[in-house]
Amino acid sequence: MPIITGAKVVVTCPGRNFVTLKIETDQGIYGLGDATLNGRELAVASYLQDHVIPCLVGRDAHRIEDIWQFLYRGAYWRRGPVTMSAIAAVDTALWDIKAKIAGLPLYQLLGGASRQGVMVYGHANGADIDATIDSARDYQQQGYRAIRLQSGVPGLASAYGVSKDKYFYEPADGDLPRENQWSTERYLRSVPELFERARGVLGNDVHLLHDAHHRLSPIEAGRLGRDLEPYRPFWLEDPTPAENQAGFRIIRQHTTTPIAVGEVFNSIWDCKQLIEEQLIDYIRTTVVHAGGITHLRRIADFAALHDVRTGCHGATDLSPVCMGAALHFDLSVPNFGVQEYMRHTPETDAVFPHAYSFADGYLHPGEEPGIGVDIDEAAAAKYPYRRAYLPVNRLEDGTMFNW
Ligand code: EZ4
Ligand code: CO
Repeated sequence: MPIITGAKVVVTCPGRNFVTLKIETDQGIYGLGDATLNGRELAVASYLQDHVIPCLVGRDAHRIEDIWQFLYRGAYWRRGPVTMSAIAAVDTALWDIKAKIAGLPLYQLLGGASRQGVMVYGHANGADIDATIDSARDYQQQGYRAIRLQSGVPGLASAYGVSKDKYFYEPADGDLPRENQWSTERYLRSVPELFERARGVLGNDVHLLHDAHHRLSPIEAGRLGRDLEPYRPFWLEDPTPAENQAGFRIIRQHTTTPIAVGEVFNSIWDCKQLIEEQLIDYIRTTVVHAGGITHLRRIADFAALHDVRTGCHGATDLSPVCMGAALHFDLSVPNFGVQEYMRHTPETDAVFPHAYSFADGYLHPGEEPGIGVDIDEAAAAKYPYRRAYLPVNRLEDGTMFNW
């Protein structure tokens, strides 16, 4: 059996911060896990370094479930994004090790491929509707079958999801939180027009998605969902904050637009009622923020009982290590829906050489043993940590609001 001999945390900033756990074994085989929590990177690094790694040394790396239960059930302080990202990193690294020892790509250990490739959606955005539609056409020409549309809102200086760069969107853009401005009224007027015009230009064969980024009340979300119905969106994402899961009943009473939620969830308990009552259609929990492959499979199996499909978060703050692991999960899970995909910068790709690749609208994790993603530690060392925060959001009268 492979014994864990040590582990280390690598923090690197090739354009943005990433936290990576590397677990080593006495067989010379190591595994990697993503532990990046946007804007709180060092909290997870400390949790791992100071509190988790000392408990791992000497354990049998094959006992993935037992180590998961030790870190979750055994810790007394359960759940929370810092804890669950740390557990996720350990879990991902152990699956990587197990698959490398087996000599198989991870998806084979998860039951094998359920499909030929993983449908991904790209991010089209622009300062106004015309620019967003231009960007969407570009994605369509590259072969994307699903595209998220986010546009600047007339009257607002900045909007969630609108990037300065053509392809690379990075919301964590200040060494202290920048302030954005928000008006639900202006926003609710502009999104239906975006979708009406986009459907006209892009046609009916492409899936169109939209992220409301937790800015609406349930009744406002119901209204937006209803207004978008003629344009058949694939989903409306994060319509409202989900601490109050029962609030989604109100959305369901008003619209048939499919609902996706959960990129900020860290355990099955965050979505228990949402799934049980079939208040959502897609669950967005992903490997790094929801306890790793082990816990994500548990969520997906529970979701399958209630006709909920997966739609894993895949923004740039999820490292290539998370993306690789997510693709093995996506390829094998029966109730797969779609995978978010925002390309990383060339600097990030160079630090994390990977086997996954894009073709014809699909990503495939590749056939390398393990998760198929490595870290070049010498390259990583060239990019020291830089503090970076996500923005905060205020209403036009200065009231703090959801970002
Ligand atoms: O704002 O990943 O769907 N994607 C998103 C992202 C999130 C960031 C937060 O870390 O909502 O852009
Ligand atoms: Co989102």
